[in-house]
Amino acid sequence: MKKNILIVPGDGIGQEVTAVGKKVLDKIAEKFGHEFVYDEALIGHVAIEATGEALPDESLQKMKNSDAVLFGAVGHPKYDNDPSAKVRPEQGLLKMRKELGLYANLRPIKLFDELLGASSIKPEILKGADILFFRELTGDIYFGEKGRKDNGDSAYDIATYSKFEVERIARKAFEAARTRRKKLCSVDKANVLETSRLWREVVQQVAKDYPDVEVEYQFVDATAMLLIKDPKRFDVVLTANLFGDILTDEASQIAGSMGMLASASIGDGTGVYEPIHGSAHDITGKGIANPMASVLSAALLLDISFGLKEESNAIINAVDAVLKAGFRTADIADASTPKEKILGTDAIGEEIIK
Ligand code: GGG
Repeated sequence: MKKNILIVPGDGIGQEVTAVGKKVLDKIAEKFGHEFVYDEALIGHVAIEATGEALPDESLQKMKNSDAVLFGAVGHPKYDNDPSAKVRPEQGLLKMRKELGLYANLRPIKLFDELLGASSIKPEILKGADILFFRELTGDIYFGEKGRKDNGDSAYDIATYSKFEVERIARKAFEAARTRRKKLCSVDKANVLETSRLWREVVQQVAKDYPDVEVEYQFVDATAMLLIKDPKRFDVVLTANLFGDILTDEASQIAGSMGMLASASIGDGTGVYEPIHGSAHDITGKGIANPMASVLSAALLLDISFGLKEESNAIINAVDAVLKAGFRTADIADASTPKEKILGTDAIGEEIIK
């Protein structure tokens, strides 16, 4: 199979982990006889520095013209304490999602057995947890009108959802639930928010077409608690943009670390595959970032965008084998991990490739 893959490393550790994800794709091409043709594009802080824009048109065009995108992360600490910055790295991320119509963000919370001890949650609560989040990605408070009023003394961000936006992701989530344990939890804040009441109304309507799927509705605050108390109760979790952003960072602790969580953003055109973590400037350049989220994102890319299930499973099995052999990056090492088994970004990448 011949495919064009666009590599978009972005900022901070995005550069380091995406390089490993690409090497793993190279190995897959060699092993299974595929031809992956790569190009690169800029996004985020590195794009602002080079062009003044967080997502230059050239990058967007390359994304639209590729068969899939392997993306890293955006962000830079210099913007965190500068509320007046007009152009920010995250604007590139939001523009990419909007322009590519990436409305569904799939975030599998997969716990590798070997990492049971790496989490601060008790192993007996965690064992067997396997959750697939569907985070809506092109609506909500992220994309509504925002601004300042009262001479800058007040600020607002408007959350909006249309029935169409809720229905299209709800159908994707129900379809996925059908292929899993046939359970779906829709998460909202319908006791307070109007957007959540519309969300629930639409999900209830869509649920009628999937009578074989058991549905429950939870408020986001209760879900935050239940994820830690009893993660095994969840199968597919369907939620809005902001709630999904927060809950999946929390749920990363079920998998042991943010460094383990891959994601797929899909919708109308090219799919984008990326770790859920950000640019992590505190560890950038140290060579210690966990590349497994990028590697597992490459596995999702092969499966979802190219239909290469065997190749995708080969990557997941390689990660599993490396963990079984006792190798860890610093973020997933526990007290019992021997020092010599704690590897840096490139070295653990080489083990996965082997
Ligand atoms: N790889 C994900 C990433 O770069 N995250 C940084 C970020 O700003 N995330 C916000 C979001 O996912 O909506």
